[in-house]
Amino acid sequence: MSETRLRVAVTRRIFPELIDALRARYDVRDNQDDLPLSADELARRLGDADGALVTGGDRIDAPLLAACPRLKVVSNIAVGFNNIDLTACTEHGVAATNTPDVLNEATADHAWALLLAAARRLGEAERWLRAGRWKRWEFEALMGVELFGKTLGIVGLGRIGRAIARRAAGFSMRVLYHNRTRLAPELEGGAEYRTLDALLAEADHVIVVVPYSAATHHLIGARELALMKPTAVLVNIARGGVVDDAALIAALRAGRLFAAGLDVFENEPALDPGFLALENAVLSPHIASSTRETRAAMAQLAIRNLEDVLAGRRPPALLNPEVWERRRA
Ligand code: 8YV
Repeated sequence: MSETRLRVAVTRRIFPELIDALRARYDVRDNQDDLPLSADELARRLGDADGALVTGGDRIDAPLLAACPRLKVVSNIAVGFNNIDLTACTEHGVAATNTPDVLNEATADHAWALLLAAARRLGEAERWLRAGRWKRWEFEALMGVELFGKTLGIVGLGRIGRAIARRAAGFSMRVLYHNRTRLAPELEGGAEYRTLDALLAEADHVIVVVPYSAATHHLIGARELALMKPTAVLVNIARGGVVDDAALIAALRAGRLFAAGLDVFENEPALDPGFLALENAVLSPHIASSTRETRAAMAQLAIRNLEDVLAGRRPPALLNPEVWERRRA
């Protein structure tokens, strides 16, 4: 009977066949329009829900949770969870979950796609060609910088960082990394630890893949960019805000950096128009995990997390285990 079924809110459109399967077990309310939800709209839709499938664009904070008395689980369809106030979730007894690991390889591929495209000026070359400017062959046309045999710096050697590092072997690249804490040797996989400043100065190219938090806000700003080589490519697949966009635009414009490959931006999707005028910036709209296979795996893991909590089982990717311990007690 529908009155007694648990209610699940889905904040965006995700694989209809998966959501339809959920309808067999829950009273599901989804968002067919797929428009991003305002805080008020989110509170309205989650207000009487027992569980919610949310995405990185949905802000789950204390005022929202206070308006959702039945909520047991917020299942984020993303590995990053800077959109969720974990402390507030724990205080409200709401389990928060995410989708780690399933997106490591797709995201690492995209980091390399951006690195290669920026190093070899692919976006600029294609714009040039499509504009009908290819009239004759030129020896020095659109010269890029090389990756093979160079040194790659990875800021954030976690699950995705290690997938990026594994690919560097195919380019005979030496890998440096920086984390807040140095890793155990078995997790370094041959990458050499450096302080952030030393990494930026020594690496030929840098990929940033740290989670966003107050501690990583503008981790790469004007001072850090000035430490990098003028022939370097900077790739950001982490989160907008880890890199200071205004400082990056200034560095790219002045040629203090060769190029950047960016999947994330401060205030996205309203990115700084300064980026659009730069030939040496390769830009993608936060799609690093967006392959059919990976998005399906993310949705499936998020649904498993949600259903486990609603059925009283510990979910595979629980972010605030305190909630679980308390519930068991
Ligand atoms: C998502 C991401 O596209 O998983 C993450 O942290 O950034 C991306 O995979 C996005 O957050 C949608 O929820």
